[in-house]
This record gives sequence, structure tokens and C-alpha cells, in this order.
Amino acid sequence: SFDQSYHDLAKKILKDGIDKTDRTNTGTKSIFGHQMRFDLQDGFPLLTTKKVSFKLIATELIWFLRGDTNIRYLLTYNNNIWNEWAFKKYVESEDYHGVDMTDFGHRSLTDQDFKKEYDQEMAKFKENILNDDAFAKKYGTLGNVYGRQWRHWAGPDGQVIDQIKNLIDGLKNNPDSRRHIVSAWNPAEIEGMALPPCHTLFQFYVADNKLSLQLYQRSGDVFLGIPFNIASYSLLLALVARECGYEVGEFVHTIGDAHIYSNHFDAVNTQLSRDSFAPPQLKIKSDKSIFDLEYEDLEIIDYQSHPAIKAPIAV
Ligand code: UFP
Repeated sequence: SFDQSYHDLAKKILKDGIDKTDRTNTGTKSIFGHQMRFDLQDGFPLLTTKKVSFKLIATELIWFLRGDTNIRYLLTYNNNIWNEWAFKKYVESEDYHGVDMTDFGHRSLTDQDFKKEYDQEMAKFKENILNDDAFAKKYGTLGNVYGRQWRHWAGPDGQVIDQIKNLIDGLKNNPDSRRHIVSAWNPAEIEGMALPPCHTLFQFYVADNKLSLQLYQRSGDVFLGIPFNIASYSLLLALVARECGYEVGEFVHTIGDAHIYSNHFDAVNTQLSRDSFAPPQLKIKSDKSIFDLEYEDLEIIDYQSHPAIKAPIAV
């Protein structure tokens, strides 16, 4: 089952993983080079041994597909996953006059008083992004995130490349091509980036009227990140297949550094002790183009899962 493939990866890391230090100073167990295959004919791979929020995944993917890089869209769906990146730019700007927010990620984990101040500032920030157009324009926009790389890749002569549009044209008109590639990794822009793309590159493949997708993910937080990433790229596969008139095939997930943070070991063991349910189904309830789809057009049905498991995110 889908959960089994994921559990096998987690077990392998706990058993064979090498202790490795990392950028966040948390410490991980890590393996290098792992591949999982999810046949979407069997259902939609939203893990069932812990609850995973389809809404967060779908609103983020739709935001990427629109080429939108402003967090306002995400906030209208109460999706907070990109807030910190925008907030950081704001608190480092001349327009910010509140309490010093230097290193807010680490400090809010260890200092309760600071966390209160941080939560208040963040709440104000979100209100402003949602209600003040000028503020949202200035501080809601993230620079080089997936939406930009996918839809507005800046070419050397000032031209803008829409990789998703090119991809869809190619899949419709030249299905056997071996060049159905979208890259998020732009060496010219990596330097100044807070988080260089984790989802480095993906490729599509058509055979027997089925569409498959392989993702090369350079780095995977197996407890917190990977369950999201599996569902997100499976959704992308389903949406592109529908757009181009193919059946869904396999999502092939290749991970470079696949790691479990040392402060996630207990959470992982809890999840591994659970039995899986049958996977849910994805329903696309509209025939709008992939570029006009809304979250409301998507639905996950028959999703039965164990409860969510909380664990700290490494910053
Ligand atoms: N990470 C994921 N999936 C994602 C994402 C981040 O697993 O979609 F955006 C994790 C991987 C790693 C950290 O633990 O975030 C990024 O750190 P680094 O750039 O040092 O690899």
C-alpha cells in the first residue's frame, strides 16, 4: 500500500541511516538515494497512518500553478506554510518598528515570552497582508519560489519562460518526447535564496495513454515534508493528466538526502505502530483549465486516517 512504501522508507532510515549534522543544528539520520512508486490507479496517496491536510497541499499547488508568489492567496485559505519567509523580509525592513525579531524561528521555539510577541506580530502581519493592498504588494511577495520558476523563469535576454505551458503543449503534441522537464533549480539564482528549491526537477512520461511523473527531490524531511510532497506531486500529476487527456499512471518519487530529524524519532515510531486504511480518492469537479482551477473544484473522498502527529519543524 501507499503507507507501506512510506513506512519502509522511514524504517530503513531508522535502521541504516547515518548520523549526520545539518544546517539547522538539529541532527538527522540520513540515507542517500531512495525511490518510491505510487500507482495512482490504486487511489490517491494521502497517507492514512497520520492525518495529512489536503487543503494545505492543494491550495499551495494551485498557487504555484497560477504563477502567484504572493502569500495573500494562501492566507485567504488560512494556509500559513510560507508566512515566515515573507515575515522575515518585513521585520528586516525600515517599515518595521516592533520588537526585534532577529532569528525568530529559533527563539520562538525556546523562549516562551518571545513566542508571545512573535505570535502577536505575525497575527498583525497577516491581517495587513489580507486587508492592505499596498502592504500586501510590498511584503507579501516572495521572490524566487516555485510559482516564479514554473511560470515565469527569467531567461538571459529578459524573456520569460512558462515551463508549465510548454510542458502541457509538449505532452499534448509530442507525447513520446523524452524532454518533458520542468526545472526549479536555477544556478544563477541559488546564491541569494533563503531556501533553494527542494523539488529540484521533475519529468513526465506517456505510455499506454497513461501519464507518469518522476520528481527528483534533493532533500526530504521524511516525517514532516515527504507526506506533503507525495500528495502534492500526485495532485500535479492528476491535474496535468486531465488537462492533456491521459489516464493517471505512476508518481515516482526519487529523494537525494532522505532524513529523519532526531527530534522526530518518537513521532515516527508512533506512526509506524499504526495500521493503514484504504487510500482515499481524488475528485476533480470541474472542467476548467489547469490554470483556472480553484481549490473548491477539488475534493478528497473516503479519506479515513489516524490522527495528526505534532512534531517541531527544523528551522
Ligand atoms: N523540506 C522537505 N520538503 C519540502 C520543503 C522542505 O522535506 O517541500 F520545502 C525539508 C527538507 C530539509 C529542509 O529538511 O526542509 C530544507 O533544508 P535544506 O535546504 O538544508 O535541505
